[in-house]
Amino acid sequence: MTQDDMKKAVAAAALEEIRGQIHADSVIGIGTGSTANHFIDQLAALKGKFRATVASSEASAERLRGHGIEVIDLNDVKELPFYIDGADEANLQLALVKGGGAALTREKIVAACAKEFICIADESKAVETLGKFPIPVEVIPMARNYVMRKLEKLGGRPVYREGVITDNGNIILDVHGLNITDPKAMEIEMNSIVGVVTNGIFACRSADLLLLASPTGVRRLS
Ligand code: ABF
Repeated sequence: MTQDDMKKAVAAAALEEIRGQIHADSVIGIGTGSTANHFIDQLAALKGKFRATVASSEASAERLRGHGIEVIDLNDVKELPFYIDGADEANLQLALVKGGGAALTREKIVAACAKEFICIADESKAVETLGKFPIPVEVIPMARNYVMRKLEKLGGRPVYREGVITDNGNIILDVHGLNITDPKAMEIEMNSIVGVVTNGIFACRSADLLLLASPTGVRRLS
């Protein structure tokens, strides 16, 4: 079984999770990345059984529309029963690192609005301690060097992600070398640096359900 087969399998498991719980008025939050893309492709089979979607990136919105699935503005939605998205790392407490695809701010906003955040990943994303995957931090461009100095003081080694501008017009710093034993504290500390828009630690609002695919099946952690 390839990694891509596992991504497909976990996307299918997420579809089964929501299948019986959505109705004609439901708006579903959709994430970004290759695992989320598999979910989008499979969601097409449920077209007509929900009202619309909200997407965490322009790329996902385009893919959804390509399947004839309506994408609406988050501000036009009162309730979001589910948000389904991938991750770069997940620990067993369901805290995540996200933002490898640079969509972390919109992902965090949609996750915050959702009643249930279902994270879909293959087993390579499961870790005991977050931080091996460099933590993406979205930063207002003029604050880049100031924020880098502050992140260094936290013990990290920030690297400017060259050539990447987020959907919000900002830059990304990837912070290497952090061993994150208290994800909530680190998330809050990074957020308190002036010029930081969002960081990729999802611990204050972690996943509610983690579906983790391995060659022997999909584990359900909540
Ligand atoms: C998004 O896509 C991100 O937050 C994360 O960076 C990435 C995971 O990508 P993939 O599913 O391609 O591994 O969910």
